[in-house]
Amino acid sequence: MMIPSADLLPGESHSVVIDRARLATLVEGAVGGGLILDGALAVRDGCIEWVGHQKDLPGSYLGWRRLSAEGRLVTPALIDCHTHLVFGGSRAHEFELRLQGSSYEEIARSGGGILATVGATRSASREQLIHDAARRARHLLREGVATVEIKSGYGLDLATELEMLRAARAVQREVAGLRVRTTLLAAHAVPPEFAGRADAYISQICEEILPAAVAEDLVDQVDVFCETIAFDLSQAERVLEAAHRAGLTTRIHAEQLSSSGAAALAARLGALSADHLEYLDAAGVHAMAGAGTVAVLLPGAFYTLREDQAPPVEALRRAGVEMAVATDWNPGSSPLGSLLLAMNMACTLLRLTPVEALTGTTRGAARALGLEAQVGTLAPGKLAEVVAWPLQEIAELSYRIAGHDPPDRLVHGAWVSCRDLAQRGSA
Ligand code: DI6
Ligand code: FE
Repeated sequence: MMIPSADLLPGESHSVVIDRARLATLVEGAVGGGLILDGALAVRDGCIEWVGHQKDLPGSYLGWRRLSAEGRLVTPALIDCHTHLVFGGSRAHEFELRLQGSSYEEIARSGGGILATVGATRSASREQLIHDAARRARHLLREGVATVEIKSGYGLDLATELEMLRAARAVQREVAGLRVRTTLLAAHAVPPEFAGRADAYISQICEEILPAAVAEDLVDQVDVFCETIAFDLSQAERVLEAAHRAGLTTRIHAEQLSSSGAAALAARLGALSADHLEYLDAAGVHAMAGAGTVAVLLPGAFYTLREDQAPPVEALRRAGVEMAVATDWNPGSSPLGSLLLAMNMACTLLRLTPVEALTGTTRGAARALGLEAQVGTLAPGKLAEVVAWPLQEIAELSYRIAGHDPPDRLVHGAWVSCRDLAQRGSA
């Protein structure tokens, strides 16, 4: 099979009609994932132009080139909307410490945790950071992911935060078929140089790091870790307001380890999402529902840290809060390199339905990234980022714990295995 050119980006540019598809459109309001059993989908110049039952395909498409899905489940390409893919080093030792009974917070307070990765990231070369991040990104691409968000936050100084964002941008250039959205998370931990002076570090973020990242066009979103071991509500608010003044969208790591009101702050400030949410209370759910804040669920961290309090999924569902699911891939609390496994965990551990899990890695994730006009559903006007799974039912995506065969991705009007896409250019 023809392998696409190295500069291939999502939103490939050919025109074709896909037929014999079981289409999971994921459009809002449709039940059962908007599944169309005998579906067809017309793509013009890389954009979806028509979606429906094959028997209703307008006559104007009859002469078009056809591509059969051979009865397979066809979905939007997946989106991993919360990752920390760029980092140096390993924290396997902390894994062992936690197995012996240490808590994540204890390890963080004693200089391990995020600060351990900060040391390893500051001393890594640019080539190593890019190479390792691209390798991780290819694991996601291989399982049908076309968009990945990558955060900074292991530099905590001007030079290294910018290096991390540059590495994230480089991943998009290196990994054909992947779109990267970058997030400045300089407010991830208080750097050692600012110990006891968190407010001064927040000032440096707002006055120096953020403007420099904007000037180099390195940043799409801004995030803050709002937590007792990180930053408080007023510090989070300062960072988000600076981001909004710079015209960027925002997120908050909220209510992961304790209840703080950070999700309600995200809602009040118009952040696109609040992420984690294990300790979200009823007032936070209400605020998020009112503001349309997306709830990003990160079951990999819940699992790794053996949390016993799960995010209030039933309350979020009843309130109509859009849910997203992501890997949170990072070296400490979520060394999870599979979005499909995150979907499985979201169902088994957090009790999402399989349709909610798929919605959470497509439409919900697109909203958390502000990309819902371009991707996340199969609907006219969206980019034709489409995958065909060797499966029939939506539930099969989340049901299997591991061992999925890679899906095919629509590339230049043909099916290409995501396994082949992921091998392109890999060392
Ligand atoms: N919450 C998390 O789960 C990650 N960051 C955050 O704010 C953990 C990052 C790490 O432990 O390295
Ligand atoms: Fe995170």
